[in-house]
Amino acid sequence: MTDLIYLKDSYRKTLKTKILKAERKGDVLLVVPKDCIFYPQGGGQPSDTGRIKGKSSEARVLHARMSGGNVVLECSLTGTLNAGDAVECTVNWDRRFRNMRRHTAGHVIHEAVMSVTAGLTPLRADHGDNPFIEYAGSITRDKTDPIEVKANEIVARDLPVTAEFVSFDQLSEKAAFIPPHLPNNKPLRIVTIEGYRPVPDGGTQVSSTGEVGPIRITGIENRDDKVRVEYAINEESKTDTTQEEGGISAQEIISLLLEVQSSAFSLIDSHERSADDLRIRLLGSKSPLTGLTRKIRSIPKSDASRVGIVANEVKKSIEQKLSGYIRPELLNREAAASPDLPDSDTDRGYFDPTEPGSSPPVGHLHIVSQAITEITDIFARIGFSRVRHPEVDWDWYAFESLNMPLSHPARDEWETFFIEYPGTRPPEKGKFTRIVLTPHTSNGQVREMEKGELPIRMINIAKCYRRQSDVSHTPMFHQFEGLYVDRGVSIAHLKGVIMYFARSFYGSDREIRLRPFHFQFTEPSFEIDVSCGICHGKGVPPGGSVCRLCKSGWLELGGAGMVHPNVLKAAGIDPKIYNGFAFGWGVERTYMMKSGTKIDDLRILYGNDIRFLEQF
Ligand code: FA5
Repeated sequence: MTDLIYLKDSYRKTLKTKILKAERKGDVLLVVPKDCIFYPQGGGQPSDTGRIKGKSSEARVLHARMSGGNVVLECSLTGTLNAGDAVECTVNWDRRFRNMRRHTAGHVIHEAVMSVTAGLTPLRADHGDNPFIEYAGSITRDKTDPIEVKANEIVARDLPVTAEFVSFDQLSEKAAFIPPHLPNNKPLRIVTIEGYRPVPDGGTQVSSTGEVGPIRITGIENRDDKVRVEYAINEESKTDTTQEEGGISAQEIISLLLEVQSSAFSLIDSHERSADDLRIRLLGSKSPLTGLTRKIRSIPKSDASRVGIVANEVKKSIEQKLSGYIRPELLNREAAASPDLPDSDTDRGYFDPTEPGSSPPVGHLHIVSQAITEITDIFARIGFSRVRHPEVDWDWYAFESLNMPLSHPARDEWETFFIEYPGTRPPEKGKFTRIVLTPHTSNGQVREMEKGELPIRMINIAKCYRRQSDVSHTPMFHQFEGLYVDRGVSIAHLKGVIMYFARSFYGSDREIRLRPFHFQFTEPSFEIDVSCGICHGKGVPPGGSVCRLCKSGWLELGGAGMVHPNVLKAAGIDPKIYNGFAFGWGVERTYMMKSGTKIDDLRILYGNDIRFLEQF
């Protein structure tokens, strides 16, 4: 197995190693190295290119790919290279560094997207020539600027980016999400931008967000329940200060100086640090500005003076901006609590009325409201309209009309809250007897049929109440109830609709299965399961033992069945002419089952803890 050095040190440009295997295929030589610094194409990041030098021959690496646990380098060769040969490998560093910057830019943009939007699930990313990140869900175009601003703010903060190898269990515990397809031929790894949740990743990353340089969001493309956030980075800039080979041109220093200036301004504008801290970071001896100023010595004298002028201007502009800096505590920021804030008068600064104000934090919809919107949209596309029916209703609609007479034992399963009548006792018989907090959305079935408009294609989403509270139950929760009534409805229609929903909501590779079950109001009745997004119905994830998410390969969606003739009759519909299907599932649990969304205790959804809610 090739040792994947690029995963451990993405800045390694040369390496001495041995060839494990060399085989000629037509014009191409396929080389398997013992240790590898070339990144093999995958995870949206393009392959590296470079050179392998043997004793008396040199091969150009045109492409690298994984095969089993090995990296295979596709090379063009002058001379011969054989298994066992000692070689020196060199990566085409310009290409690799650009790809690393694009890749980390993708992670930065992901965090920006997560902070200004809601309800999106990452699907895939491409960090090639036209880079993008794709999500399940949609983003309106007016989010372009907020995403770009947030991304550049993360860049300006120059946050460390670190990587860690993990087991599958650690990955599912720590990572913000689990991608639908984890690689089964590479070690599992998570990458963390300081201050953000780790993300599964097998690519090469720069060591801090500042190295990415300015990011532009070039497009937001919504298509078929998916959205692509397209982006670009400054391809000219080479902020890799560790780069050994090749000199740096006057023009490159100037564009880097301008980048440094705009990053510095964003950092000052974020008001997250004390003035002293900013001064050290932006103007101190280890600052990027001082590093670039030193580089002026290495360029020809004829260019040095004009670059020097730019460097001085940049320095002056940062000093000027810092002199008007408002301390974080004056802005009433969290950072005001930081014990390391100096308290001297010189640090206080003054208020510049011409500076733009800072925008207040913007909230977003609760995770359950996002799920309701998504579910409503999915069913609307196949003609199911969202309807509303009472959440405090007559017992008759919640039970009696659903083939559950007053004394029926099945009623106990719903652990219902009853409403006390003020004053008089309710009548014992008839439609208007007792009142309940609806324990399920099935009360909407007969209510919808009573409207007298056929066919029916409804989706009833409402609050439900039961005397239950534990890790998987809340006393108030939401269900969505589908009902289709027409002539000639069959189980095949039910299966088709459920399959459509499962694939739209969870992903196109999902399967469903129907298990026989019992409900009083459907005959036949089923429980519906959807295949697990982590282990794909196998119960064993790639590289793991028992799947932590599903344990068996399948996740339970909820109940469904063909509408019982007695229910149709209760609504005055002739079951000899019409029939239908119904299903009713919990919104919270259905959403929780989306791969990557792991919530150990359902009650946290309604705990109003902002630290939890703002993650979605
Ligand atoms: C019912 O409520 C049926 N009305 C569903 C149905 C409709 C079947 C139409 C056939 C035709 P059940 O009691 O299993 O079924 O609840 C359905 C779903 O509601 C459960 O799978 C679960 O996802 C959710 N649920 C039930 N109780 C709670 C609770 N206390 N907290 C959170 N979710 C709950």
